[in-house]
Amino acid sequence: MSGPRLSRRALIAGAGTAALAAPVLAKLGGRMIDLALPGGPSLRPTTPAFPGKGEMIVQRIRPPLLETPMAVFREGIITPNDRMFVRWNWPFPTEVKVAEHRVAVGGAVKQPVSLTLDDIAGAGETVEVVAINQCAGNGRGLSEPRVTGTQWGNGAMGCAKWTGVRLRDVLAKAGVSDGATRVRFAGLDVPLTDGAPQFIKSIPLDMAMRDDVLVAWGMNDEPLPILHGFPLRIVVPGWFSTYWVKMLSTIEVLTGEDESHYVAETYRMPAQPVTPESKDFPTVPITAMPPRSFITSHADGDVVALGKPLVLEGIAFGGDAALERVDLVGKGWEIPCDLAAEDAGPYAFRRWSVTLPQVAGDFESIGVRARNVNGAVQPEALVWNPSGYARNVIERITLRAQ
Ligand SMILES: Nc1nc2c(c(=O)[nH]1)N[C@H]1C(S)=C(S)[C@@H](COP(=O)(O)O)O[C@H]1N2
Ligand SMILES: [Mo]
Repeated sequence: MSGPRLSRRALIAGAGTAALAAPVLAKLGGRMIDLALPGGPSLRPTTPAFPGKGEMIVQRIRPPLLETPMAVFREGIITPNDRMFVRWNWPFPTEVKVAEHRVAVGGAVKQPVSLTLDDIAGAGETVEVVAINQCAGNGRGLSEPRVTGTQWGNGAMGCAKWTGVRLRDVLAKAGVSDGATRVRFAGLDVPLTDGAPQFIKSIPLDMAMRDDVLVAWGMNDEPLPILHGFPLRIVVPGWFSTYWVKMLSTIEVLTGEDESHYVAETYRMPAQPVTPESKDFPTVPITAMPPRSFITSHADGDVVALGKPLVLEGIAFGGDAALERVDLVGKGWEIPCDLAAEDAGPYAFRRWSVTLPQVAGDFESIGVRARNVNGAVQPEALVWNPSGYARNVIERITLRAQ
């Protein structure tokens, strides 16, 4: 390196900076900062240093918000435990004693019970579900106009195999009373500030009774890591993971509506499309996931070989229903993609690929569009909302031919 070195001592003392030539400064600036999340390639610092994690994008350390780099989704349809994104609203215990852990089942039940892990494991048949864990705010950082909240790229999602028992079998231990409407969950995490609401979430009773809604202890054939909710978490396949309460400690059967903060006031979408100027509009809770798809073989701005065939690959999912098809879309054209034979079920990532016989020039603004068996399809334009929830606009990149 030519020119003065920027030593730690120099930084602390504030000395030596005057001697830095402008081009050197510009270079350092380019390495250190890149706030250009929307559109285009975006450099975001990663670290392998977070306990229990591989290389992750650090959004916040305490409580942790860690994002999965998109490159992980090239590797396969299962996201390894050490690369799964992490999201906590409040601080949580960093150690849980399994022998002492209990799950209280109460509220509108015939007989409130306090269950050990063995009680839960023995409550019914052991079930495995491969399902996508996706934050409702995934991709929020790409919103234009911008919105507040964690500036996630598209890495606040991942797909894992979850093992547990059916929630309805656990509920049966207490017996659901007549007139029950919803089932609410709380975990061991507690608010940092006095009077702030605890992170509790509820789902409608019919959802709680479904075959594939689990109280899970296994993630990809391992015990749930602490960061992902050891020893137990709720899994609601097809719904955003805001309902997948971690470190489960309380199950409460409700009669009537849930007026709690994270159900009645936040994690809600406008009932009708709004603009940034809209005020006082009705909202609905975020629930089922819409379809999404991503090109993982190439990133925006990548160079491809002119005159040669080009293989594009990626992942897609149907959301709350199975994926039906994926199309590669450009300006005024579209080509169907092949779905991989490996199918881990309706709630999992599925790989897709398409081979273009010959690259004739740049590919301006191409993307993939997923459609599920219910006919839900990714929109051309962002359906903007003030919290950047449920993003599923077609994601586009440009490839240069040379
Ligand atoms: N106990 C508890 N469970 C929780 C949360 C939380 O803050 N506390 N956050 C929810 C939200 S908003 C998301 S996106 C997922 C993230 O799950 P993960 O950290 O395993 O990826 O956990 C959900 N379950
Ligand atoms: Mo979330």
